[in-house]
Amino acid sequence: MNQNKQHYLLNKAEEACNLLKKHLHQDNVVRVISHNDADGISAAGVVCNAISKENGKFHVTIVSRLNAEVLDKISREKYKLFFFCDMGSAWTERIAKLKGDAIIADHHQSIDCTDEQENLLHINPHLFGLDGTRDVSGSGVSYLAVRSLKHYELSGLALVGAFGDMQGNGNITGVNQTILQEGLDKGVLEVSKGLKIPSLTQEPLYKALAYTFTTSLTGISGDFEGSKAFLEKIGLSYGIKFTDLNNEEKDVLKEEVIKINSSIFGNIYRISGEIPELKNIESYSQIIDACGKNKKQGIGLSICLGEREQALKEGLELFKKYQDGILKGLEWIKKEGSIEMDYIQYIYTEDKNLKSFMGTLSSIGIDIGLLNPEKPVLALSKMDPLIKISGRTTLKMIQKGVNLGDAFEQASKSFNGSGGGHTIAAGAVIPHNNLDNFLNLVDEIVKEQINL
Ligand SMILES: [Mn+2]
Repeated sequence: MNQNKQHYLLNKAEEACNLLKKHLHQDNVVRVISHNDADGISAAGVVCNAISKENGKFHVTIVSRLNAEVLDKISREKYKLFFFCDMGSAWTERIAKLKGDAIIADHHQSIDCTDEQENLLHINPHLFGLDGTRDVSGSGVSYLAVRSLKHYELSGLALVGAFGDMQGNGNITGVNQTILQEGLDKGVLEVSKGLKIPSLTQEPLYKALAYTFTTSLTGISGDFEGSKAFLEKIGLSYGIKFTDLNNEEKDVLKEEVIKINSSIFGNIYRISGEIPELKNIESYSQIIDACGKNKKQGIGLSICLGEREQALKEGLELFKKYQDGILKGLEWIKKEGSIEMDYIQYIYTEDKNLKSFMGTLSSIGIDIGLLNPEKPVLALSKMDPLIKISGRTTLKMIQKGVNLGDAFEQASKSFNGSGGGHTIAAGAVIPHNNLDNFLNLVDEIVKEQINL
């Protein structure tokens, strides 16, 4: 059943690729517009790399969100092909009115129009009854759209974006699995069992463990002191690097962390030809994520496009800074906690150092048990006169019916804001004075979603 649906999605993507080829043959510059998170940056990386490999030209812009203002600007441009990655599904009618052809490679659930429109090729798993929250990311859909150019090494970047959108934790499923399998078959990706500790070979042990967020280690993740204490308890010196441990010590570490969370041991996905810092797909995605969160999307994109000198150096520095920021943020959550309503909870900050990763903090806070997993977390950042809201919840809550993207879209519309996203992660911006109303309405909507 899903195989059939994937088939339709792949066909649509191939149509898009044919359109891209046509424009490349005509030597047209492709106008690429993508999103500024890890998935969006990787998606732009996939498309721009493919165009370069075909000796084509592109002009790329990374934006924080697609809105009327961005589209007004783009509509004055005279390109013959516009390529939207990780965004665009909510704006098909506007995009169809652009002067040139357009491709949308998106995976968000809000779609403004499902009708076929001339000069627009719209690829989105939701159009084919497939899951875009868990099973494929914007970079994955973008990969499908350039797939018949046969640059299979880009399957790695396609999964970098999937990890960025939290689709890499646990099993790789659906379309992501198809992409992974293709990369494995072509010998450009590798998978092996190991400890899912992204900084394992880069940092001293206590830091590597404390920086382990996607698979949480209670009492250790986000906690340098807890991490040191754990290592001392199992008889390992905390400042040593994993690569300097002997085999017996490596086994001790493995056994002891598995006792805390068995899913810490599992599949590690790697890009075969990549340098050590970027070889692990999860680490790669975290570096790109850090670039995006620090508004240095250009650096992230340069890395995706193959720059391994200055951009990589800056990317790695941003990543370190970001990891420390997360640690400070978790300490803050530990101290302050969240404010619980009946069906949701929220955390609030005016601290500009925290604002850029409040959503990530919420996810990690739930994972490591600092926040109640039974209530979606709304992370509120004051940006006078507006409030920016990032929402995060768990797969378990989604199975109970929660859909944060829908809730945010509906509630923000009711109070002069805008919002939407995925079932598991969503965002909204609303006027500050409507905050209480917004929270009450989201609480109400989530209650209905659970009780339906
Ligand atoms: Mn995405």
